[in-house]
Amino acid sequence: MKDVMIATGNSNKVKEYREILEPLGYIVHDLKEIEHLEVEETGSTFAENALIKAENIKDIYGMIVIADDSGLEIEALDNQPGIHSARFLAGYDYDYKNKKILEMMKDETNRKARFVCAIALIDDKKHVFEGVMEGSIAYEMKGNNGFGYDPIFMTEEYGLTSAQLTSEQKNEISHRGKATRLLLEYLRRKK
Ligand code: ITT
Repeated sequence: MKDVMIATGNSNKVKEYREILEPLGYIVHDLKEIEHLEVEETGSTFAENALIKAENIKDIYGMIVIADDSGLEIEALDNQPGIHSARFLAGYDYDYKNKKILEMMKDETNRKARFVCAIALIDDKKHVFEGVMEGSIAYEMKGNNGFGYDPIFMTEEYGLTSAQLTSEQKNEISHRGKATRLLLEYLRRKK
């Protein structure tokens, strides 16, 4: 089966999944075609929340349905915003959120941070595939690619923020890229 439904309300996530999966022959569908995802993320980990999202719509479609819970963990801030990354400073845009984080990190020497992505897939069992991208919080916002916290996330591999990378470069090293490759391995084995 080559049809995959990405159960997310975030069009940036859909775009990244398309870039990774379509060249491999997958047909990527998103909720916009049908409905909006309205689920309460009550889990305490990325994996739990990803499963909650996947469970919510798994029975509706006759295709592979995956959901992603992801976010940015900043060591010096007790790994916040973490699973609250989308809800952090709700109502404000990312320009404001990113500036706010830079301000909170102003005098901080430990700048370690990581993006985490948990992809949930439910077939006859529940599966979660996790990917992590290690890096650090930059001193200023840079770059216009990507989305969310990308302009303040300095990647280890390139010494550039993830918003300065091309989508190919980001997908190669990103939390979402890594988690997707684990998902693909599983789908290949399952055949
Ligand atoms: P769905 O729950 O509908 O999938 P959402 O945006 O609410 O959409 P999450 O709860 O998983 O998704 O929150 C993820 C947030 O983490 C996202 O909105 C960004 O702020 C941040 N984030 C995740 N991956 C990112 C990436 O690759 N680059 C930048 N920010 C990212």
